[in-house]
Amino acid sequence: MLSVTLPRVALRSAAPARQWASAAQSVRYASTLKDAVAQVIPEKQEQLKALKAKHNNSSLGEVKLENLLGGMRGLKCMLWEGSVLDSERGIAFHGRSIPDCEKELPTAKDLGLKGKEMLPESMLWLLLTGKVPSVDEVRGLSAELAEKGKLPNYVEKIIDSFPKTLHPMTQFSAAVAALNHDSAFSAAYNKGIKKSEYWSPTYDDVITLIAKIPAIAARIYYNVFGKGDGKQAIDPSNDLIGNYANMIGYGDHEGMTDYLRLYIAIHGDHEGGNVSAHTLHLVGSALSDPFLSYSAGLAGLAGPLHGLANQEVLGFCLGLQKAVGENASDEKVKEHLWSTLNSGRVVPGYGHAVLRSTDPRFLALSRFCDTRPELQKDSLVQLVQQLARVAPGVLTEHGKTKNPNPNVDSASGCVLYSYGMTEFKYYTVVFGISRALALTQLVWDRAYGMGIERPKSFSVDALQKMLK
Ligand code: FAM
Repeated sequence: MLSVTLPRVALRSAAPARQWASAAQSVRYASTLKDAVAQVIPEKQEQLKALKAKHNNSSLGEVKLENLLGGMRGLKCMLWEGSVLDSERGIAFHGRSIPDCEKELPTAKDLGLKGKEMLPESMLWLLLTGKVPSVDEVRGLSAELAEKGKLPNYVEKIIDSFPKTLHPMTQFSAAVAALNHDSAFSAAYNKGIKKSEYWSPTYDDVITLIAKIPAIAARIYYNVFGKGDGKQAIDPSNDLIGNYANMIGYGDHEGMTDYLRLYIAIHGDHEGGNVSAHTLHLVGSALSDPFLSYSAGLAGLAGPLHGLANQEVLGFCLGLQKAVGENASDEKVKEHLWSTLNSGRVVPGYGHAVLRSTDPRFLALSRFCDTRPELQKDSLVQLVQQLARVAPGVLTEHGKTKNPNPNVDSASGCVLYSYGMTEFKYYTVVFGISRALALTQLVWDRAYGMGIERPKSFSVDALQKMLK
């Protein structure tokens, strides 16, 4: 049984079955997420079994040479439970769009905390169960994550031994991998656990990992940039990101804390084919534990065409401001965009491998900016909005990209900068905290008994022979 001691005030509406008196001033509280997952698994397993029985030999489409050469673009070859990306409508989490989630998922305010945005814990619950959690269920999950959030001493020592000059993403990936020392899945596997039970210790590792990620990220931030107090203290009555904000020195900054909640909730899962999600799923398919799988996913996230793009966008925007000045005219901004394109570079923050319209995650961040007067006044945020007006026309005229509209990265890092987090080498770490939500797929992979991934590859000679 998982439990944590919380101040009574934080538990106004806790479900009686899950709370019981402890000391005079407190009650104990337990998360029910694992029970909820255990309840949905048999039903989904039956659904998949029936699908297999009826359609195992049905075709999902043909494979063309262009798919093989074009980064497997569009190939229907992965099972992904949490979210589906529609090229026009964008991401849906178990059928719910981002605006639906903003309306339905429990927020910081619902938990009696400062802030209004949906909580990543709520998204985690939705991803794992397909259901919207109650406020009490989210409260219990927050408490469980707080209880498990402290880093083992050896991991702290490993992080402290990294040179400050080592990229924060390299540090992040290495520290996460080291957590596998205590993997519940590896221990259970070594003891000979049955295949049908793999999902259970996998779930335990995923929750442990998500719980500890803020402390890892905050310790790296402190060591490299000297911000936060270096202690990574956890307040059991705070939510996951409230605690993270505290650890990095933004605990009193309501705007930043709420922005991080929104950012981390909506960046978590973007179906399975993106580099970081696909990597963690691929590595996990060899039954590597969630820590190793996620460490590999983070290495993919660190690439400039993927997670590093928000760092690139900021560099681009600051360079643009330097070149044409703040509050430049649309004409000046267009000229700068053309000079970027004419020198053979991409406009970071625009285009997408799947999306063919404006990224709804960008729209959610824009909506956040619109509700915060301090951001509306900020010249960098204004530039992000100006680029969203001007760049699609330039990219359309340029005629190469299939999607000239902004993706989420065109705004995400700039808001962090405007709120004072100016260390843009760190931005992909923030993205990485979020992408841990994609680990929920490993639980489903194991509940479904998915096999090791092993697609077929060919040399150019072999392709030529096959296609002549
Ligand atoms: N600026 C200039 N050219 C672009 C472009 C952009 N923003 N986006 C695409 N193109 C070019 C692309 O380089 C390709 O040119 P070549 O034929 O010469 O190789 C052509 O347009 C067709 O590309 P596409 O089919 O539209 O896109 P891809 O699926 O090949 O690539 C991206 C998708 C995201 C890698 C690409 O749009 C890009 O490089 N964007 C800028 C970087 C960026 O914002 N990445 C973040 C993506 C984000 F969603 C994430 O993963 N975090």
